[in-house]
Amino acid sequence: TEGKVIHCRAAVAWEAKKPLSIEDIEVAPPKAHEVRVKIHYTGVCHTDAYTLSGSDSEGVFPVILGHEGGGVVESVGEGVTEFQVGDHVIPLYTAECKKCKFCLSGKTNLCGSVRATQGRGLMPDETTRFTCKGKPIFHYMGTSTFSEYTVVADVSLVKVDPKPSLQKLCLLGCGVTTGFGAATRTAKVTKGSTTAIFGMGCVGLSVAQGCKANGASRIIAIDVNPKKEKIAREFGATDFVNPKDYPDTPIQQVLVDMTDGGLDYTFDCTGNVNVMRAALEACHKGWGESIVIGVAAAGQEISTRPFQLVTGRVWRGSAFGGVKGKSEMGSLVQDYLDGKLKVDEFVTHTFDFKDINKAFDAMHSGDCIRAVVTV
Ligand code: NAD
Ligand code: AHE
Ligand code: ZN
Repeated sequence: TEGKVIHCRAAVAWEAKKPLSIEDIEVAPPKAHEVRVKIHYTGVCHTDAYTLSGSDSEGVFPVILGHEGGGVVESVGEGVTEFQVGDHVIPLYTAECKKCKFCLSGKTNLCGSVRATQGRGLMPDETTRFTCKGKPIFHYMGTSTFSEYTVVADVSLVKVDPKPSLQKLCLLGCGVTTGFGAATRTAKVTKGSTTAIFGMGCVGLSVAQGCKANGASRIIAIDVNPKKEKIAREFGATDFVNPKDYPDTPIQQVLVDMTDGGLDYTFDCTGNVNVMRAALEACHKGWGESIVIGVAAAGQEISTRPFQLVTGRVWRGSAFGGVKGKSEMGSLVQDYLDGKLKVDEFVTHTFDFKDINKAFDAMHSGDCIRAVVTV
């Protein structure tokens, strides 16, 4: 198949708010510094649903969504030296080129190499490798894992140990890495500190496991869905609070009262801007840090009294957990193999590719942490 167009199936989002449609598509060969990957498994993240809902300011259609995948290299384009046919790989929506201003700064995991074209649904040369029924189909987040074959830039891919099943490992492509990294890399939660996490989806649960790994003394899980208490505790939560149990008290006040003045670290894993405010205001005066992880709809803004910051609370954000995909994925995979990082436990639902819309339904059902689709 090397150098030839591949005919395969993909789940195409023709327009916002409509179910995905399984289509026969064509996938062009990888150009220079690109890699074509056979996707074996993909998780469905809340962000895929968010873009499909039409609320993403970067959303373009028709598109092949998906950014939490695991696969095997099918062929490589000219100049690709880092990957070989048969390598097990995870696509990276946060690329790492190791050459740009961002990568060289030592201050961030964001990379500037392909981000501009990625945000417009295109490969770095401003074109797309996907067509369906004669029409070009856009890429998504530089990954497009809802396809049997995808093409990614070589900076947007990391080789992984072939031992573990990609059915589980694919979650390192987003949810598990994002949450674990936000606690361990972005916040750098210190031993004995107090933490609170809003939203117990895959991301929030993974924040909990990061807080636990770093020795937090208290991990307060907050969710409006009472069914999340059991699993939150399994991932390290020491307390569970449902804001609905306190209809007359703002949740930040409930937390401040529980913790002698507020938390050392809080995390938003909901994407709700009111929750982001509550998370900031639940921080301890003088030093508490709140990390925004959730993605809010276009047009939404956060606010608080500036006094909250004047008096020492810190608002920060985290993309992909602050993790540099190429440099750090190997150690996360090793942690998983050593039994130090839970990954399997997040997979509560599995679906065949033809049933990918059911994976979205499951995500919205409240009983699902991650649905993984066999592609
Ligand atoms: P999810 O839908 O599985 O989980 C969200 C959880 O939040 C659910 O358990 C829900 O009950 C809870 N929730 C909703 N409203 C709440 C409220 N008002 N108070 C408390 N809990 C509430 O989502 P996920 O896949 O875990 O993703 C979480 C968020 O993180 C999403 O906004 C997603 O887009 C974003 N995200 C960001 C990054 C990043 O790199 N920054 C990466 C992955 C996901
Ligand atoms: N396109 C959105 C931004 C979405 C966003 O913030 N994405 C997160 C990853 S979510 C993964 O589930 C992220 O990493 N952002 C950093 C980046 O470079 O996109 C919008 O609002 O325009
Ligand atoms: Zn995601």
